[in-house]
Amino acid sequence: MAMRLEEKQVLRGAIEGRARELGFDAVAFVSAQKLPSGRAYREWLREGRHGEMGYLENYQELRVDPAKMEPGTKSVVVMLSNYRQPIDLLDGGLRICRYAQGDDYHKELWKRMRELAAFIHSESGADVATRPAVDTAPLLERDLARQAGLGWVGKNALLIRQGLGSFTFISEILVDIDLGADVEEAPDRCGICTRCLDACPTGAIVAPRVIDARRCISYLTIELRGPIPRRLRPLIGDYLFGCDICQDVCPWNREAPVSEDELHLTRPVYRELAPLDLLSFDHDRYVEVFRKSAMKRAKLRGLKRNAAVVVGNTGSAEDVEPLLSYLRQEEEPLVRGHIAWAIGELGDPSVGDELRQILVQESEPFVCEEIQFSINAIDRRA
Ligand code: B12
Ligand code: SF4
Ligand code: SF4
Repeated sequence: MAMRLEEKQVLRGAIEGRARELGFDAVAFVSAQKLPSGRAYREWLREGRHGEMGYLENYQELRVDPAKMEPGTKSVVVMLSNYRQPIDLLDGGLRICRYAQGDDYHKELWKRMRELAAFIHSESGADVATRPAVDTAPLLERDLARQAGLGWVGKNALLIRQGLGSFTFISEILVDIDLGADVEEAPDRCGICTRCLDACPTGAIVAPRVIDARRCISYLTIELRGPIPRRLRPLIGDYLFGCDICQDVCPWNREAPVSEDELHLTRPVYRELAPLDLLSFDHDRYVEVFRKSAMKRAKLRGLKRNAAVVVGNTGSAEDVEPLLSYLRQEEEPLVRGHIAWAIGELGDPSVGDELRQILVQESEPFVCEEIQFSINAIDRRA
């Protein structure tokens, strides 16, 4: 069924209206075409900047071409959802990046997109095939949103929309009918600003728009499964999960609205917890607190690992006693190793003997190495 230009325009208006009713904050349409950043993406992979996220090497051809990703795709409806919450450092001392403070967004945004897809089907009268995606599909979503005119890719590599800022999720519906588009490219408004590059504590923004994930706190606290490299641990500061620094310093977020969408609201229980509390969590408590949360991506062992690093960076001598007891009880070697490191950061020579006793009983080489490192660090400070 071929639609006239005006019909497409009316249909786009109706889809945008429904998308807004469903809670999306910005909507745009783009014809399925190859994305321009294929080379930058392949170069990024070649340099190993994706770290252990091996899945990013898969489907390279599809990631830069929605019509290959889903054969038959003619148009893409791209949406932004503002998830901004007022602060990342919560009352009890947990610093959680804003996107993870509410419920896991994947399921709910997916549900809303399914509703929007059904609406496209009924409004167009055509037998439309759609594929909704958020974060999960092999597509360069920032590039896609930029191409749809939703904003520009800032030097911090995030998609920024004037008036809305960058605390947004990108999602899209691939549609097999031509919806047309009135794309107006958003100009790059970074200008001579370099605030994000200057503020990144780990130097992960290696060039404008190029993130070396291996140094990014978001990767280190969410995606990395094994130990956090020792030299990077002090630079993580109090970030328990993810990092918002390169967005917090961005002038385009100064006036960005706070989201009132229930999906994104900070869970009250997070405000009651301190980093040290997480080290006492067992599986039941973990499920109780983090049910349906995006933070489950790090798993319990990852969250405890991160909590140990945060305590090591921000704690005091008073935390050493509880840390020693968690070091004796903890089952996960990954977590024990990071607790040992934290003790090495905070302890004085009086804990040396206790650490040596624990070392004798420890059988995991990684943990032994961390305990020995801490003993040496404490001795050096004596
Ligand atoms: C892997 C991944 C990560 C990795 C790697 C980050 C990275 N820069 O690639 C890690 C774990 C570090 C990460 C961190 C974060 N992520 Co992430 N992540 C992804 C994921 C799943 C894939 C990204 C990817 O393919 N990267 C490969 C690189 C090469 O591609 P790219 O990011 O698209 O960027 C290239 C193009 O945009 C292109 N480009 C575009 N315009 C221009 C202009 C010029 C002039 C040039 C030269 C290049 C260029 O060049 C860029 C660099 O090569 C996407 C979802 C998706 N499917 O896209 C979410 C996504 C990018 N992440 C998102 C978020 C929210 C975050 C965090 C803010 C979370 C947090 N608070 O901790 C941080 C931000 C870190 C940062 N400054 O980028 C959002 C971003 C939303 C937005 N408004 O931009 C996305 C889109 C998820 C979503 N659906 O909403 N993430
Ligand atoms: S998220 Fe944090 S660590 Fe990653 S690039 Fe931004 S400021 Fe740097
Ligand atoms: S902080 Fe400055 S350079 Fe970085 S993304 Fe924002 S405007 Fe661009």
